[in-house]
Amino acid sequence: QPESIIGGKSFTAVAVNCAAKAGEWIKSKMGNFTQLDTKYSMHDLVTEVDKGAERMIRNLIATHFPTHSFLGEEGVEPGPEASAKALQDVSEAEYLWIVDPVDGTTNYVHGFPFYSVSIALAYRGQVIVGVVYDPSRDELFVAERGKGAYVHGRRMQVSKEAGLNKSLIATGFPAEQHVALPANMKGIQALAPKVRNLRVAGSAALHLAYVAAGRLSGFWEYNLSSWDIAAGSLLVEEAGGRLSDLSGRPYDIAVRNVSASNGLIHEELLEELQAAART
Ligand code: 2AM
Ligand code: CA
Ligand code: CA
Ligand code: CA
Repeated sequence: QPESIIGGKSFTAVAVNCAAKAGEWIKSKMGNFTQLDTKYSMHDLVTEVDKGAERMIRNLIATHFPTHSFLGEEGVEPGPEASAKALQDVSEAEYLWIVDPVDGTTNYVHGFPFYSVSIALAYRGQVIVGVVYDPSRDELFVAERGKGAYVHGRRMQVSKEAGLNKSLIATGFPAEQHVALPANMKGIQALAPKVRNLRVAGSAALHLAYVAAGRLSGFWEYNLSSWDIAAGSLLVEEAGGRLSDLSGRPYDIAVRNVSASNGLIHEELLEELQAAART
């Protein structure tokens, strides 16, 4: 069993503190950052705010937990191979913090207020704390394994829609569009007539938080990285939902093609996506 308290500071308290501090700073820089660069492709953006926020979070975690390992998006070379390898490199870690300082950088750059700070702590590869913070709405989503998931201090529960026909479902456009875009477009085409409606809002972590909060009944996306999903995964699980990869295998931190739902529509969602991918 992992210790939940070290040096008087609980893991969750530090995660929340990091998310709140970084989130406040990120929001204050919205619209007045100065450096905008592309990384792996023209779709892959980064600003000095992404890097600064990650440094802030990393330093704060290191102060409290100097022996813990850290994996953050901006500390890793761009591209899917490098992010998979970076996760491999820390696979032996006992305590591993998995951090996306700004999830939804494209939105952030365009002033579209849907982005988040995503902070997870894994113990021997299993996520035990997940925090997603939305600075635009000052919404803090927090989960501890075995203790539930909360927003604004209120317990979250996934939605109760039992069929796709009553469901609001979100997805994301794969960043490296040549890889998974055709498969995803087939999924969108197959699902659009069967669901109440679809949304593509641009932050995987926040989409997962919304599944946990019952605001979405499901979400799927191709080609994500560990830091996009880890914190949100625990929110969904602790709110009573289900997570898997698109073939139905249970979630682990290496999963890249993810599906999350209220549980009730999970099989139906996977079947539709799998059937669409075969066409
Ligand atoms: P980011 O903003 O942290 O990069 C939107 O569909 C999701 O895809 C976001 O969670 C976004 O995270 C992620 N994303 C954006 N660009 C990406 C890239 N080049 N590779 C992988 N994921 C990416
Ligand atoms: Ca990015
Ligand atoms: Ca991300
Ligand atoms: Ca990011």
